[in-house]
Amino acid sequence: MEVIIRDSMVHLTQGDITKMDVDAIVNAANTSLLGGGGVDGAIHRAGGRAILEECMSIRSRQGGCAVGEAVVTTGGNMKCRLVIHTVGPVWNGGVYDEEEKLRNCYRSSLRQAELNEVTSIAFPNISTGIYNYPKDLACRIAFDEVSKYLLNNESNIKRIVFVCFDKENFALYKKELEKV
Ligand code: AR6
Repeated sequence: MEVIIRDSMVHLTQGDITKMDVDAIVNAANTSLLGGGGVDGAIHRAGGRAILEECMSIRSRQGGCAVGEAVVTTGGNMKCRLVIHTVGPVWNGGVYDEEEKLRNCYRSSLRQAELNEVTSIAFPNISTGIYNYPKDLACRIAFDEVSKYLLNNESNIKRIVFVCFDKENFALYKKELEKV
């Protein structure tokens, strides 16, 4: 399923982001950048040691990655050229600026993508697993930020894929895309 915004394609799929044939995939990492469970664990397993090594050298340079920021490594053994690691907020009832932090994840990731001449990018549903962000709210934010970005920028990114792992997220994104 896909829609066109300005001159870019926004695509929805269900599956494993590590298998995506795109220029860059986004990781829902943590501030340590040392890997973890969920999509982060899957990306480190599929991409191999090179990703962890680059993460460790970023850590020694800048001490990890702050919530809402993004850093870039190789895609290692995966098809993608790059992994953009961003750190989503932990949901704490919505009164700790979680919305702005999650919006920043999408903005920072797109900024890093543009800086690295990415032409296609896949996003997971950041923060909606272990970090417990309500899926419906997170879906609206993701779609809103990506749409605004494409409408307001002359972008090199011609394909953006939302990769949903679970049925619930897929159904929410489908509804959102159908509104376009
Ligand atoms: N491909 C695509 N999406 C996936 C995959 C996959 N292979 N595996 C899980 N998801 P989560 P968070 C979905 O928990 O909530 C890690 O330990 C999953 O269904 O991976 O941002 C980090 O190190 C969910 O919708 O990330 C952090 O400590 C979405 O990815 C913490 O978890 C995000 O779930 C980050 O938590």
